Amino acid sequence: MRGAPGGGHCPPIALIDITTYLEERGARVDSYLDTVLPAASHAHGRLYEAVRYSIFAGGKRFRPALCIASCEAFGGLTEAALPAAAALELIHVSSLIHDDLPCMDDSDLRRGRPSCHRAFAESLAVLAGDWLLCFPFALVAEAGESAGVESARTLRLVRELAEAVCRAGIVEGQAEDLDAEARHISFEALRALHARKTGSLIRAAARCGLIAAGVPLDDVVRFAAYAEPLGLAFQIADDILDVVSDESTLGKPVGADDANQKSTYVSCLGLEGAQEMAARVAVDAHRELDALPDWVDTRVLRALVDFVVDRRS
Ligand code: GRG
Repeated sequence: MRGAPGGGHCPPIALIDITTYLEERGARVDSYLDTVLPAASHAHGRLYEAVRYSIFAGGKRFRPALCIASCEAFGGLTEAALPAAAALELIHVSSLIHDDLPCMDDSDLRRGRPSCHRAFAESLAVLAGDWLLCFPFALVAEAGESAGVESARTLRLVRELAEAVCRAGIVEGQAEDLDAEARHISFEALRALHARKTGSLIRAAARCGLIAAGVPLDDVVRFAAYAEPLGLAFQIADDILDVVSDESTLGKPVGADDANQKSTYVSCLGLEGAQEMAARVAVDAHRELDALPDWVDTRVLRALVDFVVDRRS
């Protein structure tokens, strides 16, 4: 870990323009993904066409950017975070493909294009999602081995990524979400559901960034505490956008929560209430960042917090 107390390390960004940051780091992740994903000309070409179609369909690359920004904030190099950042996006896209299936949210549009099962066969979309869920673990293990990363650190990355999916993670959150359709759930149940469904991968993104930066493994959970309110703010903003935005801006159907009779922060608190809560939770995230040691450069992380609540898509 560079930038230890007294190190005075700063990421190479003088003036934080978060849009440029997301574009620049997103492009780094995309070119990394392009080199590690099998080509569509592979023997199983149709499968990898579906994989690449879903990965390179746009998307904010928020989770990879958070992973990289977390790594850089704690003194790590961008490159050190790339395998975990790519793994997070692969898992995220796997969940989007499965989420859009007819047996789940039955959505025809994702990232402004026909969803994977609409562009390919439903069976191929299931397989592309399966592949995208497993490959990240091979990727992180292989990248760690070739970069000579200590195995305890690679193992911890694998654990954080796996837990984001399976233990208090995305799959449990989605099961609760489906179960909650067409019935009222309490505000606390809504929070718990989204801490799993959306928050878990955002938490993993921050933690993986710190692990890649070389932060002592015992400090990772404590130092990455800013990801908890950040994940909550991300979901509240997602619920707000589902009401106030439009299909061409979001690249997915709007009003979907209402159509699927889902409880959301907007249905629970009203639009203004949800906006107020997002602003309060962003303050909580800034407070967690205030509590970090002085040698942590929190500027990009702060800009990401503000981006999450102000974003238009
Ligand atoms: C296969 C991992 C896996 C899970 C299966 C289907 C399912 C269980 C879970 C669905 C999880 C899900 C889709 C949660 C929604 C999270 C969310 C807020 C997505 C929108 O993220 P953005 O705004 O989208 O970052 P882009 O397209 O910009 O990446």
